[in-house]
Amino acid sequence: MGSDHDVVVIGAGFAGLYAVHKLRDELGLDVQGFDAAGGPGGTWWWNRYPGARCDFESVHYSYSFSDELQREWRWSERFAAQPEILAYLEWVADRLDVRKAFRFSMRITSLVWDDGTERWTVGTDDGKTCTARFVVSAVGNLSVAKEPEFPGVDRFGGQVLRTSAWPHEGVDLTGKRVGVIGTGSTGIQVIPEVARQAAHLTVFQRTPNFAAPLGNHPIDEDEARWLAENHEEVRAGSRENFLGAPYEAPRPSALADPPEERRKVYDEFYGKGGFRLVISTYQDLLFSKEANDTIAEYLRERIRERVEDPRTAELLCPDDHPYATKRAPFETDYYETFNRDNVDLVDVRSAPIETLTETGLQTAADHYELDVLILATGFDAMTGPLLHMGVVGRDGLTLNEKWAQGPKAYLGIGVHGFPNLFTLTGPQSAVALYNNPLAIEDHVDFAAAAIRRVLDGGAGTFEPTEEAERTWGAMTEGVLNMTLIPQAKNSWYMGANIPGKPRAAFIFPGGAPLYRAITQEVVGTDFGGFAIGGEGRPIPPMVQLDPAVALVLGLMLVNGAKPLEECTLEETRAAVESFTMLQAPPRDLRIVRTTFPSPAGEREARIYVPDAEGPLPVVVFFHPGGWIAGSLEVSDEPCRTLADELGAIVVSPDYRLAPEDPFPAATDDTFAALRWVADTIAEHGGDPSRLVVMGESAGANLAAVAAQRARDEGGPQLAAQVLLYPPIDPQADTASKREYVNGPFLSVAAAEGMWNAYLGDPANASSPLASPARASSLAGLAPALILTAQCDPTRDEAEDYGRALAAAGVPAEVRRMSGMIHGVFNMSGIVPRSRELYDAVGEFLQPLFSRAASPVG
Ligand code: N01
Repeated sequence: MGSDHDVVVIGAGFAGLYAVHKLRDELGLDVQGFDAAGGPGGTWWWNRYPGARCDFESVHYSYSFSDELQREWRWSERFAAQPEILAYLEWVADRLDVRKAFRFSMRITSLVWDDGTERWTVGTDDGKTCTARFVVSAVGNLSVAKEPEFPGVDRFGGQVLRTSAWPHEGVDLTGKRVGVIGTGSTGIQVIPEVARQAAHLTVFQRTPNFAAPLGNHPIDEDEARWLAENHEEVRAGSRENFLGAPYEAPRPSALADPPEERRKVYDEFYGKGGFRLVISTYQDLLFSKEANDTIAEYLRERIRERVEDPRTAELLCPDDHPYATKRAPFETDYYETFNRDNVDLVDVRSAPIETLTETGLQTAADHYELDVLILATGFDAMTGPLLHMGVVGRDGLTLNEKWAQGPKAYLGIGVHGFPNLFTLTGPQSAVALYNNPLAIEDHVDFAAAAIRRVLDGGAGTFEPTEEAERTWGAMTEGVLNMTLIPQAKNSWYMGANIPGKPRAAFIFPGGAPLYRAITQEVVGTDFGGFAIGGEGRPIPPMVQLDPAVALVLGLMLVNGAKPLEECTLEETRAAVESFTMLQAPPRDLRIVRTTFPSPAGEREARIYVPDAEGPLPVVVFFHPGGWIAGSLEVSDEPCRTLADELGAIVVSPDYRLAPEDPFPAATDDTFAALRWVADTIAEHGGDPSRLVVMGESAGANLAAVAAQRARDEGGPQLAAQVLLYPPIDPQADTASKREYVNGPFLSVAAAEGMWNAYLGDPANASSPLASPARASSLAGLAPALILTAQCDPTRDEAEDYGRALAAAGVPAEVRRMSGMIHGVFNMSGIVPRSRELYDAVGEFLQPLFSRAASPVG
């Protein structure tokens, strides 16, 4: 048996170099690194093909953890080419003195877990083994090349070159007849370079790709120095951006802008170069096909402008996938290359490649004579590198068996049954849509924190629970299915570029801020969803979310939304008003705008009248907003939908807000509104004998109180009360307040701030007019439907109220919406399952409405 180590790190690219530094120099561990390459550099060591360069600006596509490294390195181009990135990584390896921790030119052949010793045995291709408590896989996700699908590679008399294993000495293509297969990011980079050298180039294209300008240019010394010296300012906000680079915030919707305006936006970002075109134009490009069609057509137009021959231009125009649903490539002179006399484009979609021959390439239609064939055919992405290492976990289960139907990895970094293995940038992590060096730093920091936690706690093992892994898989798939990504055929995002590979969710496309918020919560809950020393920890709140809700939170983070508890009053009010952006387009309905007499004078109310035969049942709806925010406008869409779906008149009254008008102003206004509706609604075709009081959040608290006041203060008689996640008692001490103390979205601190503003004097908390559960009796109240959200601190006090009502003999139904958060009633435009609230309300009210309407009922 060979040496024993604290940690084995596999890979010496961006991830491996930083991992060794972090674990060895910061945690003081004994770390052994391995890499199959002859030196540091990872993907940049292998991919030496002409044209290889990064497509996030180099100043962003570099480490951020060290002020020194950032200050001292100067980039010579906006997007550096492979030799410069490799030189950077070699320089970093020397500066951190991590080369000596690695054994290079050493491939891992087996990785076997032993439960008895709680160690991995690591086998290398020199026939040796060593052991380690932890293995950090930094093998990258695009490091195993796809095998050609066609025969004849051995027969071909010319030279076959793979872009991913380009000869170090370079290749002279002068005077050669060259073929390139592949028009992904690699092909699009290599093709213009080859065209400049070769006598003739034939590009074999199966699927055209949407390429847009990279916008590369040299950086002079002064600018390079300035960028290095001001790196903090230059890179600020990177991790708050969806893609992890400080790019401009997008406009909300491509469909909201008129075509001329949209064209200006696309022109601007096409000109700026790189990923800004994807991320800084419109927020809905990846979510709405109609929105995506606008940029897809724009890009096709640009291709037609740049390519002279119309037939070639049409062949280059993608028509089988929405833009950016395959990884967006960026180019320099790609389309102009097809205007050259020495370049031909061959469509191998209509006439597929059949075989290589002794002298060239045979398609179903023709034979092409070649001296050199370049394969830019892609990678067995995300899982390939891990599945090629012979990984065997607990009880002899191989990783290949475990992932036979697709990857399963909690947060993309841990696999149940494979303890103490960290799969940096693994499948189902955010890396595919997250500026890689930053994504990598986050993962290394996570692994280091986990290792430290295990060692400090004296535990032996760290691995995700099966439940957490399954829940994360559902989250990943759910978020992916909200995007247009599954619409792309042959995309490595879905594993679909490799014949026989399961088509599954290989990437988490929720963006860097959401992924970071989730992983931070995992760390903050003492690694929720992981088992430490065999002891499983509960899945943390954000991982419990419905994927669409998670995506809403992600978009809020991208848009710079502050946590509610940190908002000023004005900011809270603006935040609540912005709910309208999450709502479905409002339905067309007749609305009567009127006023009602409140104790403080006339206040506005809206009466929503559906197109139905009267007299109609009536719902009085109180808007949300924590008694300090909200308006008739915020609840306009929900009220229209309720009226339309219930066939009921819905009345939405305005009420006074705290802190300007604290308790009991809001309850006095809303109760006055209820009475006014009972007295006058017949004029609008309403039936006051079928009157329901309803509210959302603080509005639901007011509805519960109004129901009590109606009982105690002489009417009106109510058919029902419907309470959507009502806060019931500021002093309630509940499990949901502990579990969801930080939200998501509504935190206990935010709720407390709202209660305090409303109550004015804290002593008011004991009044049943503020805390309806404090009533001396709950008997005789109207039948209640209480809808709660699973991930909401107010959940348990609302459910307790439902139980107390039932105990007092009130027909009370409580329904908990799994994966939902406070406020979800306003997310009809994004969260499909918000429908369940309407369905539940309809199911509850319809029988009451029809019973009350029947002459014998
Ligand atoms: O690979 P790809 P890639 N017959 O899978 C074609 C990163 N990267 O190496 O779409 C004919 O995207 C295939 O056609 P089709 C980046 O993340 C970054 O280009 O399957 N054609 C496709 O055109 C990128 O996404 C940079 O019909 C065949 C191409 O080969 C990832 O690496 C630079 C074929 C493969 O495209 C992978 O990109 C380069 C066949 N039998 C790469 N088999 C930067 O700029 C495959 N193809 C940082």
